Amino acid sequence: MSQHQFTPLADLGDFIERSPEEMAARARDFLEEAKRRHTIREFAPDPVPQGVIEDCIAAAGRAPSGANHQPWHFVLIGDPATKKALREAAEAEERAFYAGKAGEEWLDALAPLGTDDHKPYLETAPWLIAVFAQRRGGADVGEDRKNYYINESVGIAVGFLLLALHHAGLATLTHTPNPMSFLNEKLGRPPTEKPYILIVAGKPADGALVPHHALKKKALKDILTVV
Ligand code: IYR
Repeated sequence: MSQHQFTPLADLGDFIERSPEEMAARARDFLEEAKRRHTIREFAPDPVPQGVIEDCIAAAGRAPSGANHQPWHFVLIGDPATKKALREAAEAEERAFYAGKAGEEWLDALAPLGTDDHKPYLETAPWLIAVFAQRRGGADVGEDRKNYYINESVGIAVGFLLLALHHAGLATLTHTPNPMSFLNEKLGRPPTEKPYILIVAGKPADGALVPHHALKKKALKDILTVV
């Protein structure tokens, strides 16, 4: 017998049995909800309650992770001065990126999105969420063990977060300034944490645009093989 304990899933009462009809309807509803999510780059300055974002981050924190070490840390930024400082630091990196550091092939791939080195949304949107991947940690707070599959784990958590924010009625943008180490500096996170992504969350500005390139979604038959 293992000295580690287990609880029957049924005792948790968390798994809800669904009929095939109910499953089909729920899967279809979720698909329709996912289809309504679009990345935008023009945000309204309208405030959004902090508690809404916190619940979405709590949902992200329920993602599965390597050895259940939950190797993530989220910094929620609403303070205008910090947003301004992040914008300035991100734009400095982006200027070099768009001036040629990215290389021709990358810039060519981005052209249909119309992105450039101006990132006003980093100041306009009510909330920024900086996500960090912890190289060390453990299932308990304060542990200092090696973490596993940090990129996969944090990627899954970010997926949860983006859908939670969308479900709550917010628009999002995943921003990945390159390099991102300024996030550690400006937000006081230790060097053992890898800056993973900066998420912009808020209401879309009136007239916010979606590039046609982003509406090109591969059909199920093109992304799925059933064996
Ligand atoms: N970080 C840059 C460039 C950028 C890169 C990819 I890949 C994108 O899908 C979008 C942008 C920027 O934020 O502009």
